[in-house]
Amino acid sequence: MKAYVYDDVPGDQRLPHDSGNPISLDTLSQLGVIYREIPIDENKRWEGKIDEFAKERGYKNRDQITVTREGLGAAYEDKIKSFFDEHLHEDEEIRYILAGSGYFDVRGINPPFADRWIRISLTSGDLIVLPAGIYHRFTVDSNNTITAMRLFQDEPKWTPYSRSLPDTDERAARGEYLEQVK
Ligand code: KMT
Ligand code: NI
Repeated sequence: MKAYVYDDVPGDQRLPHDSGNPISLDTLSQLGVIYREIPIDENKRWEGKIDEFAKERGYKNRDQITVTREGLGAAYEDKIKSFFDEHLHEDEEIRYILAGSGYFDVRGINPPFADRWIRISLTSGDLIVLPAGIYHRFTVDSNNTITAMRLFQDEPKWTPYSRSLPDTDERAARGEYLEQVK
């Protein structure tokens, strides 16, 4: 995992866009983002650690997603586009990276990162929890492949509410999120 301020230079979303300003775990945690490193080991000790983490946080269900042309099939182009459209969810977005790599971008809230994109570069063994109500987006990097475990409590509430829609700022999840981080 590596986090930094996104450079906001227009161009290929799959490139690093590293402005050279690192972001600390502390800053991520102030945004309500939880990060854990659980290395994928040959003895599969990671499985027990994921089970434990899931139990602690009440995640009863899980599945897997592979973001590649083969993994997503006909939906590939649409999915790539919608993952990278700035959005929020009414539930946490929990991802444990099993293979490959990619970028989650989250919006900063307080100065000096207010409304700046913070890019979080993830590879295998990285576990991230994005809180409900945080504006974010996702892209694969130039390796074009990532496989992630998705954890969730009951039913997945993965509807993305685009920031470009007029009522997204008014959603309860957004208000509750801002209350927590301001
Ligand atoms: C999402 O909801 O943005 C995703 O599932 C992205 C792929 S998981 C690394
Ligand atoms: Ni999302």
